[in-house]
Amino acid sequence: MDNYPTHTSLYTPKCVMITGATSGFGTAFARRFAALGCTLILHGRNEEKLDALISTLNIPTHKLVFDLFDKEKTRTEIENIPAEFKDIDLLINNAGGALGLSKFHEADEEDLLNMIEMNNSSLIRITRKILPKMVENKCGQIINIGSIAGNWPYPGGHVYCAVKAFVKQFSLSLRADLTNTNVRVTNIEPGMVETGFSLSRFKGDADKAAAVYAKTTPLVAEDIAENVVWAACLPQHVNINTLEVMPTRQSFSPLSVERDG
Ligand code: 8X3
Repeated sequence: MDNYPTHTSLYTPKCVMITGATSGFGTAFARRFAALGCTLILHGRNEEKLDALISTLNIPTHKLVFDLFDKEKTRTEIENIPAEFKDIDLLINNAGGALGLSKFHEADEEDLLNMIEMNNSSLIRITRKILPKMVENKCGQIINIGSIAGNWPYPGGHVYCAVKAFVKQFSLSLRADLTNTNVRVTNIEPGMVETGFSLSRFKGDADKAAAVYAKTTPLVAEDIAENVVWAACLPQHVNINTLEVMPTRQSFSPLSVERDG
């Protein structure tokens, strides 16, 4: 703060909506923004888990309980947000995830299509409902949780990499539409983070999930919460377009080359 000239100052969001708040990143974000005194709107599919989280936060909170696949419930839950929570100035589109890591030609077709629904279609539905009020208020920020998978292809990544590339380009393109609105858009692109991500990718196979994080030092959800809070609390004239974050012990491999013999 002391480093900023007097005409500008750090921003604290007033009302933060977080999708996928009942685990991993979402819970870490909720805790950080609650500690900053923000009013929260927390979304989850499991009402009991949502209630358990809210009971620890000690902050005015409105809960949204819906499945990302349920278009009608998504619409009605968002339309029924009470007036005192309506001036959302930060939407964190965190809900989503990966389903499977098989080769595309061997993968379950339902899983592939569901990844598009969970990561893209539902994000569009939610953002389309929340953004107009931000534009009207000339104040707000959308923080999308992308992934390094949107930048770097890997075996078995296919649709998950593609949906995260969509999130990146959607975020950047939204910025173009939002010129002169004072609404910011940021895509945060985490690499390997130890959360329930792999457990749900591998449909509850705990051994496969644990192997992803074994014998290395992955990021933790709180690392990404730190990035999100930083991007959100910068002065309003600063927009972080994209932020790619990896563990120090994760980096790039050479391209694979098929050779004879
Ligand atoms: C999660 C990161 O590398 O497992 O979005 O796809 S990765």
